[in-house]
Amino acid sequence: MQKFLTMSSIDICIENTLDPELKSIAQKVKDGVRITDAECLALFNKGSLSFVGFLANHIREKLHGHSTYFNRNFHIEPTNVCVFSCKFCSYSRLYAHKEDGWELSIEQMLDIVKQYDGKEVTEVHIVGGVHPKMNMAYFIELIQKIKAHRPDLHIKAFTAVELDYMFRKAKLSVEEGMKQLKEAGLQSLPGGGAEIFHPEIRLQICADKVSGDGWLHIHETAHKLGMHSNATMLYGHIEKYEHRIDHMHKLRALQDKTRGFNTFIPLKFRNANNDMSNVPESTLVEDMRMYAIARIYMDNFPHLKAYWPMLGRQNAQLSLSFGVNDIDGTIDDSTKIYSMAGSEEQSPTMTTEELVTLISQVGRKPVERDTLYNTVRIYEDEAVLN
Ligand code: V47
Ligand code: SF4
Repeated sequence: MQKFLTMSSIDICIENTLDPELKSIAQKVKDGVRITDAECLALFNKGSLSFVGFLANHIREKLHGHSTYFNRNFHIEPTNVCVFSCKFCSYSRLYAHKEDGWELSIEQMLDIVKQYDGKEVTEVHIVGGVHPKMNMAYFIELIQKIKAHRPDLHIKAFTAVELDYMFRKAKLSVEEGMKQLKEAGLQSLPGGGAEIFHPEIRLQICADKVSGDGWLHIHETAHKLGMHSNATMLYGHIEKYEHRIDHMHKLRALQDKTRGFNTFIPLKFRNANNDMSNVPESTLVEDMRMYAIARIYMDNFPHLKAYWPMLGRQNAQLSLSFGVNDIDGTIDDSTKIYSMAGSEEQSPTMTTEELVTLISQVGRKPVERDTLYNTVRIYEDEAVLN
């Protein structure tokens, strides 16, 4: 008893862990030493929720204390018409059935931007289906017009899937295409389209779009040009733990090289209205273990994000105890991709006050950030830290 009084909580965790492999992982976390793929598999196979959660929270608080980031952003989805046919997608309409879909003109998208005139948003997130008519010239014009109208708005746009299609159609190398978009005003890439890189799974769930290597090459090129990006992983469907580890391994290795990723975003597979509706969804315990293990393994990613429209508000709140330090933004839009896939969030909009309350309620400190994680405002007063 006397001994425990003088020990830190991580030392008590190490002392009380009987499994030698898990004990050694806990020691590595204490010492700030990277864990191996085999150790990551051990965490997936035998790390209890409380064990991985404790270690992840230790890392999260070492990196960020109680700070929990969000931003004020809005989304634009240019179209839900898509030439690809990912089996998990509840949102796209094949080009052959485009009468069921929507396509926004540049003017309509600019009108959306203008709705935010005078409002304190810092970012527009533009992602959609891959429409064959929306090409490089179209998107360059869109970006230029948004920048001309509102130069201070950070443009985070286009998944590697959209970019790969655009560049191939324009017969441009990734480097040349990316340079042109950057020059037009594109500043960051969102993390979508990553799914699961391993071909064993990728060929079953999204065979016809950019490969895992292609996705990584696009992000590496963006980083080399000085742009930042995010990375996602669609988990909880037909993949095995080994596929998740392979995916995270490739991201961690690229991050060692470029340091261009801001945040890792595990995306929980939702099974409504898609061709994988027969696949059961992961449990809440598995979701929290996923976040925690990602926080432990992805040691060179500064941030771990829970995307609340997909996970639900209360689960996003819970994730703040399992390694997550970012819950995206106010979003404030008509995002359809998640409500169509079965998320509880039929209307994914939260006011800044709601986000601040959500974070404060669990004893964390709300910090409004911009896309690059510069602090915009710290909400000290609202936080009920314990
Ligand atoms: O790549 C599609 C996912 C992603 C389903 O970078 C699904 O800040 C679950 O990447 N169940 C696009 N997920 C969204 C995305 C994103 C979202 C928010 C922030 C950022 C960021 C990026 O949505 C797709 C795919 O992995 N998705 N269908 C589904 N049924
Ligand atoms: Fe198209 Fe993206 Fe849906 Fe795949 S996930 S079908 S690329 S909109």
